Amino acid sequence: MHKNKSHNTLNSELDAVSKALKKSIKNLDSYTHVRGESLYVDDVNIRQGTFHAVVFDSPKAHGKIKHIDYSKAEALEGVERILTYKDIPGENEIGGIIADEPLFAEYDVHFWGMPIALIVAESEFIARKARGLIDIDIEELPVITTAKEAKAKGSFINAPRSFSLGNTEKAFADCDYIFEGETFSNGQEHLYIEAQGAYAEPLENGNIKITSSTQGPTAVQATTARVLGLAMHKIEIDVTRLGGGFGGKEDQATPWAVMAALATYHLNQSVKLVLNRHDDLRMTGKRHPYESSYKIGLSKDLKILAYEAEFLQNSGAAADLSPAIAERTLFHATNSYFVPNVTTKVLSCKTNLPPNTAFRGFGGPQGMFVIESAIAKAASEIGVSSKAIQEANLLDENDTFSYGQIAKLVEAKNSWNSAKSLFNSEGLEREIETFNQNNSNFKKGIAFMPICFGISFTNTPMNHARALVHIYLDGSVGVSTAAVEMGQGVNTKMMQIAAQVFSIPIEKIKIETTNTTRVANTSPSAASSTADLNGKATLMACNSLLERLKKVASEDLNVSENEISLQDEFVYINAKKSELSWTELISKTMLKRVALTENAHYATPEIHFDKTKEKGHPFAYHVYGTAITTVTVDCTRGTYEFDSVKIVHDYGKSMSEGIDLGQVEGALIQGIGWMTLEEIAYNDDGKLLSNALSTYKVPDLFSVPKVVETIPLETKGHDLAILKSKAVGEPPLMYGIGAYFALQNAIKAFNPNYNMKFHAPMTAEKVLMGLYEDSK
Ligand code: LUZ
Ligand code: MOS
Repeated sequence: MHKNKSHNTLNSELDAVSKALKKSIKNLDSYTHVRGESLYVDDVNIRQGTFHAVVFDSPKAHGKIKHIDYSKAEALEGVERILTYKDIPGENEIGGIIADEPLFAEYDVHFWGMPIALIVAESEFIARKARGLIDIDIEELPVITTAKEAKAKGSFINAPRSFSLGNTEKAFADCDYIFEGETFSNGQEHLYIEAQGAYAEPLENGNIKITSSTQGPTAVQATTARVLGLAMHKIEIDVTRLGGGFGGKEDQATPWAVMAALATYHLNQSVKLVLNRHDDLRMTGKRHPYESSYKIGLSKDLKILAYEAEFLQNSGAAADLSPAIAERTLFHATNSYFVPNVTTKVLSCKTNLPPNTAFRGFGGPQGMFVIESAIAKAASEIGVSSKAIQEANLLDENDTFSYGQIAKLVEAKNSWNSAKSLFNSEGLEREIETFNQNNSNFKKGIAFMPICFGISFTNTPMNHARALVHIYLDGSVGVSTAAVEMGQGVNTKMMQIAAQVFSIPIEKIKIETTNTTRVANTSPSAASSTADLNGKATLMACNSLLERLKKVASEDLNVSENEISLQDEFVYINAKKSELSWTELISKTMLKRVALTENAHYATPEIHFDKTKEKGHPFAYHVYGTAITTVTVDCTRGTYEFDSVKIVHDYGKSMSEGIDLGQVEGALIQGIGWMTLEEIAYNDDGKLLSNALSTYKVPDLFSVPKVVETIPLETKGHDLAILKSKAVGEPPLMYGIGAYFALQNAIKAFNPNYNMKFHAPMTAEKVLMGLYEDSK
């Protein structure tokens, strides 16, 4: 009975503290980052005698292994052992969703860079040298590099998925305009600064501890156990922090950790395996390239009445997370628009590329690019602006998504209209028109990009987390969760939560490493949900401890429990400060033998999804926003510069404004990079050509927009978001899609004969060709 009441007072107390905290809070990791003191896998102090390992991988994309000669490599001084599939005591299987991926190739290879063996030596240098001494003979088989080819040959990962709402066939009959077309969006390299890696050490009794640069410690633990044929409790995974993940370490941090552990298992010695950049680029999967086709139907007043799309996902040689990513493409196929009749279908196409994997947005951006392309195509054919079509179709309260969820607390129009008025978009459009009339060598373009992104793992059972909170007897606090710090500032957010509940300074809180012995059976840090899930669990654990502490205080001070509150390290009685400090309260609690440790479990309420019907309510909530992008194209060279990106973003009630702004800006730039600069290239043999930073261009200081301005949207926030502070990791990446269409509009302003292209990235070369093409 007391509980509800004190929770309410608790919330208003929390509000006051949180206001003070969120303004001043910095990403607390930044202090050790700038001093070079932050610890990554490569910084772990290694035991004396530690071996170093290098992966021997396939030099062909598809074929039968006829013969491998390891003898020269094995004879090299300092080489300890070369491990292959024959040395696997458990299963040679690392596939998560589908069991279709061996750790080491056995008789055939399916992609260029597929691991075949692990060379373990006294030093990395020796292991690398030994790798060059291995002779391999592969009988080559036909190579598939594109999704279309795979589709033509019937090469798929699994059965297709399809969502539908209304009846597109009927609706097209009523449309005044119908357009069809094809689009392509390329892959994207994660380029985390810290490459993939792991350090395995033998403990007592055949137990193994692995320090891994992973977003998913439980996936590493479970897969290691499976490959080694051991129980999970024998494997401990520890993660300090990652030098970036971006989805690239949700699934694909696992094989390296398993390989290091396999070597430790056989040699009873510590083994370190950290990929160098070349190996990492070649051996790991990337964002999925998509080849898609669409059909869009509109009424005279520009309402989208029907939309069909078929998405061909280039999944690579094994499933990895492709089925889940394909599913999210369908969820986001209509972006932030309401379309009453929708049929979408996705095919996960099996090719001979490295298995493509999670990447910030997880298939959502690929889906959104297609409908934005369809709208741009329709606009240019009808002779209106894309903006007019976008605006006429923005999602409204109680609209239905194609997957059956009813849209609630919708901010699509609010963010769109706020962006228009706050940034005076009409003035901006007039300026651009005037500029384009007065300049012939330079042309400007503008594009609007609204976003709507669903928050939760689309796989409902994954939406849970736990927190383990200790208050030590001196009043300091340790918090363990499954949240992996990868630069996104989640540790700071967890600290804020504990500091707010207990009303103690953040210096009194320590966020422990992410470790499978303290928090078990966890979902990866992914889906933008890490702070929500782990934060809610932390909040629950801290609140339970607070209730307990209040009870002790009330007994000690002889007042009733609901008169008690904690503020600034003191107990307050009816909002008046008492003599009892936080530290004294903790030692009194200890003397009374009341537990100072709590473990809480959170599972997102309300969500559900029925895959047999492809309908449900998969998302806790959606994040909205609108970006306005302007670009200037040099029409002699085809080069371009983004003048500004102006964003109104739905943070809910941001709990850490600086951190969240950092996520918006970083995601935007990463999205612009995907859409404009970053060009993954494989040759027809399946060999990665963009295999270094000299051939793969990511945005740098000179290619970021001159102005990036982000204004928080005024909203109420959402109760399923941690402290009403909405998930922010992935949604803003999709603002970058606006960059693609701003470029299209600038080219069109120079060359009226230009036929709009929907083939990303829009590199300077493609811009130049577009400026001078004559499509007539
Ligand atoms: N990972 C995942 C994700 O396993 N499921 C998801 O729905 C998801 N969404 C975004 C990013 N990673
Ligand atoms: Mo993810 S794309 O690891 O959230």
